[in-house]
Amino acid sequence: KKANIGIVGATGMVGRTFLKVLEERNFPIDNLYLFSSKKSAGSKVMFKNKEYIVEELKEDSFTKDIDIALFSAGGEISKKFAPIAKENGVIVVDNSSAWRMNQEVPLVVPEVNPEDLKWHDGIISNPNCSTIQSVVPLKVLHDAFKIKRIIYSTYQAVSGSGVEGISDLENGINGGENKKYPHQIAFNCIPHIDDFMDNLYTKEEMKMIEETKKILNDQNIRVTATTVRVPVKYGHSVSMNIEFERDFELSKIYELLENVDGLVIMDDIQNNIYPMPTYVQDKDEVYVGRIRRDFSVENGINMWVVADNIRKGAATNTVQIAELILNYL
Ligand code: 2RA
Repeated sequence: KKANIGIVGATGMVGRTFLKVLEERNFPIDNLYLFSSKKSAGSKVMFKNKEYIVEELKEDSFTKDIDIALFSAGGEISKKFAPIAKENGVIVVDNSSAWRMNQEVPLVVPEVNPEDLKWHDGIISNPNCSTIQSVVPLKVLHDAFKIKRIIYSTYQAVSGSGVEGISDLENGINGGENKKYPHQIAFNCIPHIDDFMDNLYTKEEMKMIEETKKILNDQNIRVTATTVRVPVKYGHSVSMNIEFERDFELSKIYELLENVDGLVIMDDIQNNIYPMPTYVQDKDEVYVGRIRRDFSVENGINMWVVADNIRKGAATNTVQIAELILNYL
């Protein structure tokens, strides 16, 4: 079965990675339509040795025969155009945060809650990159030992802010002007991702807190987060402290994680083996290491989770959702 695919934000970093992943996974595409802002319209993009012209996204863009549209063009574009696409019978998989907490919109990580796709009503949201990599190990542990509380501390790559984040890092060494960050990011850490809110948390921290509970479908889990930008180009790292309701054996934790699709355990401290951003770049799996009991509480563990924020954190997760949709089409 083939599908007609539309890509909104086709010239951005995630948009270009959509095309790379669609090609790598040999996604069965019949027709492909690429859309961007007026600024990038007219540019040429190669896909499977064929040249495509990027069109300016317009209200009538979805009257073409598109089955599934992958969006990565910011929240404002998604807010305006996802409903238009839906009205034209297109199924939207949106990377922005615009629709994630909407009750009618499933928030999906295929290895965690694929069944939520069953109740979509035309729009499906891809979670925030740091949330995606965090929930992949959590689902089996929640089912086995019931998670009581999670403390997230993140170390997020500058590519999460797009090409301007990368240039801030590269130029920052000479004190270059910061386009994306309030301070120099080179040789620095900035505890400020997205805007601050009245509750003194950032939107990025609130995304991790709220999205985790929605994806695991359990509003009783207590979650807190501190999200930090670090001078790394690709690959988000998350330190996770997890407290369970029930007791566990560490060997059981390993056994459960070993059987999670898309998860690789890298945990051999005798040989300095643990996940690192430089190792996970361009890979689609979520890497887990430094697994150890938290001796300061009754039933707790610490672990360290790393994944490529542009691939599993955005483009690959979105394409995996599109693959699941194809099975229902
Ligand atoms: C970031 N998670 O890293 C946010 C959005 N990609 O900037």
